[in-house]
Amino acid sequence: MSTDTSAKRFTRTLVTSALPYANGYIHLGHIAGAYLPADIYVRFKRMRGERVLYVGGSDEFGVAITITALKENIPPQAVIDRYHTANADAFARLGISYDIYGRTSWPLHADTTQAFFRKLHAAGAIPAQEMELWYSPQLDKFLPDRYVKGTCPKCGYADANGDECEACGAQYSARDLVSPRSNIPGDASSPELRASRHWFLDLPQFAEKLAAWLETHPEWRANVRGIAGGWVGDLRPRCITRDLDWGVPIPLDDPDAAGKRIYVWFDAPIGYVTNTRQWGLDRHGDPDAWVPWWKDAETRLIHFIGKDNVPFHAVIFPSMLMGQGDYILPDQVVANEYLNVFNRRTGQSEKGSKSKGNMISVDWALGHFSADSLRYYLCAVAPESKDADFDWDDFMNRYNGELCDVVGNFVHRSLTMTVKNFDEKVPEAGEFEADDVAMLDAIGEHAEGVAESLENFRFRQGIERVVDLGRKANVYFDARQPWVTRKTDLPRTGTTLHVCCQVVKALCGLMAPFLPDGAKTLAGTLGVPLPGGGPDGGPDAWAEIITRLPAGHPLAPPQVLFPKLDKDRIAELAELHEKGLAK
Ligand code: B3M
Ligand code: ZN
Repeated sequence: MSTDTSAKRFTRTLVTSALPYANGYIHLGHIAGAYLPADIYVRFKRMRGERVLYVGGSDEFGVAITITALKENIPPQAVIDRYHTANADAFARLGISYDIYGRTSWPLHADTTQAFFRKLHAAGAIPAQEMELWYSPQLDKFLPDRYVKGTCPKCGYADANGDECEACGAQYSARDLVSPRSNIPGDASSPELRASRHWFLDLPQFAEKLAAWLETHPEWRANVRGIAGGWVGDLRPRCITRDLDWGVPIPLDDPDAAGKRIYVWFDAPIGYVTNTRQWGLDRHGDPDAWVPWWKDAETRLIHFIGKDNVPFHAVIFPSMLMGQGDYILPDQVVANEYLNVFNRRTGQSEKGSKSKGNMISVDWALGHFSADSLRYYLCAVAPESKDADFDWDDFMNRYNGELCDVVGNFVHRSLTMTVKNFDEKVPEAGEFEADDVAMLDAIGEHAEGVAESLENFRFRQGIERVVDLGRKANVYFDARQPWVTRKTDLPRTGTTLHVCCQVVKALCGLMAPFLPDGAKTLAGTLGVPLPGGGPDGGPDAWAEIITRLPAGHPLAPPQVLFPKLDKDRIAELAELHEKGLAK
């Protein structure tokens, strides 16, 4: 087992999750990819008392947004306001605990982005060059990115973009696109090629440094190393400006810069920096509070992303950071594969896609399910090393069979018996026998095991280990039969339930990063605090998982932590989903 010990060299952890485009509602596939793992990680780090900052936000530029605006005949600002607000709200309801959820449309972001651009430009890393681009004679406009569609020269896909194909992943120059057509509503003209002057990030300049740096990270997941390594072996200058009027203005005194904007994939990762700056202003009123988070070598920067974002986070943004001279580089890039959707009719797994309408929005899901139930399932099937499926039957079976029947049931029966028979207090323990000791020892082993999983970004394994403690505890409970000994040997029953109360308390701490609502309810029942640090750090609450509740500690009557999912209801909702109504 590879153990990631590098965390020990750092005194601060800055965690980012990809900034979703404010052009659609966040869905469960996104959550399983870049958000839930990051949130579990930061909650765990906060519990440990480490200094951790979690930054996210909306990505609000780019043609995806302006095309939506054109199609709906509303300004781009109205598009981003709608989706930014909705997505910030959905994240909050799901318990994704950002320290800040920012926006790339903030004026502060133009400032950060332009500073990055200027520095790279001054160092000669952003040369200008003429290129041929598709142009609409009718609109008298260039047609960047998805403004032009056509047939892919590699695979023949008929709905390919101007310079890349979504179907086969091919990238090509505009002139190779077959049968180009404008994607702007009302534009019936045939696009033609015209010259335009643009600015390019000179990636080959960074090739050696990038390769040497990637070498220092053998611990990264294979998917990230593979994709990044492939890119670094074949670096070309990348155009980072566009003929658009929606985006960060190019900070150059050059007539060709005036009608153009910085490309969205240049500014988007800089959004992490902007949002850290804004956090520092909001929280400390300090315009420089962000600096140590980005420039102190003792900060560990970790990006959580979906696999399609690997080149940007493991190659392009790092080269932009290198070009600044005084920024740290990511120490980890955690990328998940995809969460597909299992289609009950066809018995096949299919990719989530807008056109198929098979994606499940977080907003819709939270209208029907608890945040904990969704978090449990999405963590248990997380696509960490290969694609996984969202499967309705599997969702119900795993949540009901594992979280409810194993963990919830153990907690409930332990606390119910204790409260009833021992005056709502943790009972006195008598002499411990071998299985009592083994049960108590298992607490420490699981606290260490779960921590090890999380330190190594193995979230599936982490939650399995939590459930596994519940499983052992049920075996102990069944063997000890407190419901029988209650009538024959009350002191022995007290010892059993004393031990069970300790396991319940440990489960409360262990589940906290994964299932914050259940943990909060349970902490209330147990009358224990659930402390969590944050950017300033705090006491190590994870170490407290093994400390015991004293005999006589008062308890409240237990509440159901994880209500079961009903089979008929699941069938109804699955049907709505199949009809494309889970949006
Ligand atoms: N908005 C693409 C995506 O949502 C892009 C991520 C930006 S992260 C800096 O997958
Ligand atoms: Zn193709």
